[in-house]
Amino acid sequence: MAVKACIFDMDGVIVDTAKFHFKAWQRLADSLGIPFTEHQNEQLKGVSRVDSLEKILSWGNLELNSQKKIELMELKNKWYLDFVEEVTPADMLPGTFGFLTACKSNDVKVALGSSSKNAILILEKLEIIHLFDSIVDGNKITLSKPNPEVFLRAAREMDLTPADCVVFEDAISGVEAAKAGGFRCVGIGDPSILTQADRVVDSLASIQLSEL
Ligand code: B16
Ligand code: MG
Repeated sequence: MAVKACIFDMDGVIVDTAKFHFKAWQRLADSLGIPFTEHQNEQLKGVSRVDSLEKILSWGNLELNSQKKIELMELKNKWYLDFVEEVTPADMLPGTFGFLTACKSNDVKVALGSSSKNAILILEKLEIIHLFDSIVDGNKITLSKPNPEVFLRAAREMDLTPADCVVFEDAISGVEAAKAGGFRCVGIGDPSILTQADRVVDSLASIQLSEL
């Protein structure tokens, strides 16, 4: 069936902000004396801020009250936003702008399906927000990836079904969410990590809309 919409994850698909999340979480884990590796970081990709903090605390066997957790999330987000401050359109990942504009000129709808509460700010900084028919971000959902809520809501906002859409994801949790929702999924990254994706490419520069 011809694709009617592409739903893009943001961090790690459209823009390389995944490295900023890693640096900010690493700084927080260091401050708590919790060892934190890039391998563990793979498990945080696509996962909400609160669920990410819970995972880090559990790796450190640390239990904190809810007020302290809120303070830590605010601190992490402040450090993250310091990095985001510097984001410009030049930080879009390879192929992103070309793929988005190819969708627009071929009447394929474009949606965002991101867990981030900072998504609108980042799309504005990238100067691509006008290209999106639907934006579903961390402020609109209650269930974090790997739950499919974010992608199902994007499809619904466009009056489409999962079978009409292809999801682009860089995270294990995001690929799981797409497949659980009944979507086709293109993984962006390493095929040995994104094993559930229907196809994996290294960036949006390595795939054409006509191949979907
Ligand atoms: P924020 P995505 C996700 O965005 C990130 O991959 C994940 O690392 C982050 O914890 C989550 O957003 C929440 O982000 O703290 O900015 O609300 O990959 O789903 O676009
Ligand atoms: Mg991502």
